[in-house]
Amino acid sequence: MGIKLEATCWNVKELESFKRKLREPILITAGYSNVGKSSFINVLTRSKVAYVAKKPGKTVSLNLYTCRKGCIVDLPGYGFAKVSRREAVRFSELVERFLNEIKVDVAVLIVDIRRGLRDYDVFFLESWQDFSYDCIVLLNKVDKLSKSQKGNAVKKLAGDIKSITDVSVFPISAQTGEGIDKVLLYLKERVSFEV
Ligand SMILES: Nc1nc2c(ncn2[C@@H]2O[C@H](COP(=O)(O)OP(=O)(O)OP(=O)(O)O)[C@@H](O)[C@H]2O)c(=O)[nH]1
Ligand SMILES: [Mg+2]
Repeated sequence: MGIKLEATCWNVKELESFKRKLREPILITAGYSNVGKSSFINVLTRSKVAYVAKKPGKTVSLNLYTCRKGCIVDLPGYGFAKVSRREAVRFSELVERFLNEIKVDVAVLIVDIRRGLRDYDVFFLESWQDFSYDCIVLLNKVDKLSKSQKGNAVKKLAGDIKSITDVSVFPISAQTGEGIDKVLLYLKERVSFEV
C-alpha cells in the first residue's frame, strides 16, 4: 500500500512545482462538495489519507496523492452553499489552469445518487470530451437507498448521463465499499493504475 499525500496546491503560483510531482497515470476526482470525493479516495486505497469532513467545502486546495502506479488529484468540491450560482458552475481559475496544462488519464466524476446530476455535473460531462481523457461517473452513497430505490435511481441516472455522453457508470458506496472492486479493476485494465 503506497498511498501518500504528496503535495497540496493552494494557488497558481504553486502550480508548477505541484505539476512536477505528478506521476502517470493521472486520475482526478471531481464533483460537488460533500458527494464523497475524499471518502472515495480512502476506500479505493484502503486508507484514511484523505480528509473527510462533516461540513461540506473542506477540500479547498488541489491535493495530490501518489499511489503505487499513478496518482490521484482531488479537486476542490464545487457548489458550496456560500458562493454565487455563477461561481458555483464554473471552474475556479486554479482548477481550470490545472486541467488545461496537464494530461489527465481518467476523470472520476462523483455524484450523490440521491441528488442526481446538477448544473456543474452536466457542464463537466459536456466539456470533458474537449479534453483527451477518459471519464467515468460514480453514483455514490447507494447505502442510503433501499434495493428498489437504488435500481430505479441507477436506471434514471444512467439514462440522464447517456443522453449527454457515453461513459461508464458505477454505483458505489464509499462508506461500505460496495462497487469499489469494479472501479479498481476498470482503472487497472484501462490505464494500469494501481493503489
Ligand atoms: N452514507 C454514506 N455517507 C458517505 C458516503 N461517502 C461519503 N459520505 C459522507 O459524506 C460526507 C462528505 O464526504 P467527503 O468524502 O468529505 O466529501 P467530499 O466530496 O470530499 O467533500 P468536499 O471535500 O467538501 O468537496 C461525509 O460525512 C462522509 O462520511 C457513502 O457512500 N455513504
Ligand atoms: Mg474532500
